[in-house]
Amino acid sequence: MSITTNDIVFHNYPQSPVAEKVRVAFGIKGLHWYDVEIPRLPPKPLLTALTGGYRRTPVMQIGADIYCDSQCIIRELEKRYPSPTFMPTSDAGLMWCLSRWTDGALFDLSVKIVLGSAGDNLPADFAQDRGRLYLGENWAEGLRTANAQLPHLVAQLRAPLNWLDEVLSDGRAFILGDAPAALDAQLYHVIWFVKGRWSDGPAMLAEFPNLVNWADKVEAIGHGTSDTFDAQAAIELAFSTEPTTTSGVADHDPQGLKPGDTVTVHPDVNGGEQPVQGVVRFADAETISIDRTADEVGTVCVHFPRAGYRVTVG
Ligand SMILES: N[C@@H](CCC(=O)N[C@@H](CS)C(=O)NCC(=O)O)C(=O)O
Repeated sequence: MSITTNDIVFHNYPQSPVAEKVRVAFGIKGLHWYDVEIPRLPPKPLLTALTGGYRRTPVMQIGADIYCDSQCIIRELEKRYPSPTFMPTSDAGLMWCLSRWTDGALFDLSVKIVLGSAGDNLPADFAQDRGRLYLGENWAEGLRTANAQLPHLVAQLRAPLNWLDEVLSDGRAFILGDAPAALDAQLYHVIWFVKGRWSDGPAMLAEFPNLVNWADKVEAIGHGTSDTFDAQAAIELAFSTEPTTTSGVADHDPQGLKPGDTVTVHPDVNGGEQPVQGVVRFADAETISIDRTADEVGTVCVHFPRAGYRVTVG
């Protein structure tokens, strides 16, 4: 069976924790996806041909619609595949608020622990790339500080792990009850990263038996089903299809965006990343979707979250 315009193409690599979050999300919904393995380090020409410059991992493609950032990906999956829901309680808005912490401060902390604990053992090109991305211009100094302050950083992680262990102590299977939720994937990816990439991670987690039990249950959900897919074929798929996103900007846009405005979009952090330029197709409180046209891919619609991203008009 050949790929269709509704199929999920997932650009990722196995070691990426943020990709692991989405792979678990695929598992929760029992989805099938096409797996494109991208390089761990730039340049990533076959990825940025689709995104227009966004280089982070993961990116989801459905036909000529390109979804950047796990926040955007999870929201789109919930829209297209509502059952079983990622939000099994009536607290969806609250869970999105909480995810800003799991994906922000908590993930950043885990990155500092993993990079900081590796000290001089990180390959130089990897240290430079991830250092600049996560720790800013003075990343070498940032890595040294993270190494020197490791016990402090671990204390910052231990407190929330303790809270989670307490939440799980009533015997519930998942964070919100019997059914797995987006929040399970959003918390799990940090635990998976710390356990797999920090040498003291497994010993530290062993202090929290309910958490370890829960992580085993999340792991058992699996990743849905997948087939490997070729990066060039993904570009051809985009070229041969049209974006399906509707056009329009919701009322009260704080930046006064209008369909057709030329904008750039990039993560609102000092990571040295290339902004993506395009023309507004859709915007609301949660998402901005921009069209861009290039010889290789034709017209694609690239989607970003509003939260955590800077949109610059002109
Ligand atoms: N806010 C982004 C964060 C993505 C992110 O930082 N991903 C890491 C990999 S886990 C990354 O892009 N690292 C650099 C790379 O893969 O080139 C999201 O939720 O998708």
